[in-house]
Amino acid sequence: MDVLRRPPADPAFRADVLAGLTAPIRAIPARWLYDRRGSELFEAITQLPEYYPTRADTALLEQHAAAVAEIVGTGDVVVEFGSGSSTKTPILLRATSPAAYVPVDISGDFLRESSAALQSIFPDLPLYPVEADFMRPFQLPDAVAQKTKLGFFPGSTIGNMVPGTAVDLLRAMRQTLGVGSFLLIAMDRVKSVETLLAAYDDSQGVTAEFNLNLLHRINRELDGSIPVGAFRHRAVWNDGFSRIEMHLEALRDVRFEVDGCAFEMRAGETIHTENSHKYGRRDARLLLTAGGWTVTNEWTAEGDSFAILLARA
Ligand code: AVJ
Repeated sequence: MDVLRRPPADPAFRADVLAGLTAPIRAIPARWLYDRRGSELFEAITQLPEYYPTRADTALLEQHAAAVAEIVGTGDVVVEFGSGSSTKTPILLRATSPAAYVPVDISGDFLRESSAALQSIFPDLPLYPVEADFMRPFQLPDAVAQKTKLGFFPGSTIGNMVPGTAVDLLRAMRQTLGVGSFLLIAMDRVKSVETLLAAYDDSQGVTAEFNLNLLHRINRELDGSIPVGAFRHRAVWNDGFSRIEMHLEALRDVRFEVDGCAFEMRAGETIHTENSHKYGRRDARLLLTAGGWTVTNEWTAEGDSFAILLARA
């Protein structure tokens, strides 16, 4: 055992993987896809010709950030859910010139890195990073308590959550930001199955590598013996739940161990690794309404393929 080369296992990762592989329908929460390598691969996905969401989201922000600023007003405080390592944050900050920026992330490392990068672009902008799990309400820094808050949740990340969890999150955001605050949120639309499948099963195999990286991560961090070559990436449109699902499918009968526990899978069985829900116009509004938000504005990309919505608590 080469102890030195193995990072200490995250107990929550171990618990989720062991429970997920033991369940009758195998599933591992999507957040474990995003280790260093996974985050790099997701970055690469955003550059793919088939992966339209990032380009659509960025273009919509560029076109409509000034309108957002006009509605929200100056001297507001932008609270970004997720630490804003993307190129989208500067677009919004430039347009709204807020009094302060509050990035929120559960990972202190990501938070420090992206805050430092942002501070170098906006040297005079007061930054108040908050290390918190934004799925639950949390306390904003005292310095911004009296200001109008604009929550920012780009990337259609909310699509990762099943609707019940998404509504819980929206309610938590409302609690955190307070009545009278705003939320600018991106949601991907329902569209042709061909377009959706291509976006989640690209011709260069980057999404496949992103998905399969989870198995490498399990082997690395949880002393696993999963034969990664015996699995393939699958993207499936689940029409009943209006979502793209990512699965890892066993190509033959396999046996392996993770953290000393033995597992067996038959050929064709899968591990469900991610959901990406797609919302129609009414669905998106209903979700926000259920979460305690009133939609005031909606901007959509060409062919109604993607949307950003502005809502008020
Ligand atoms: C980061 C959740 C927005 O669902 O489109 C992309 C993740 N997974 N390709 C998405 C993802 C495979 C992405 N989100």
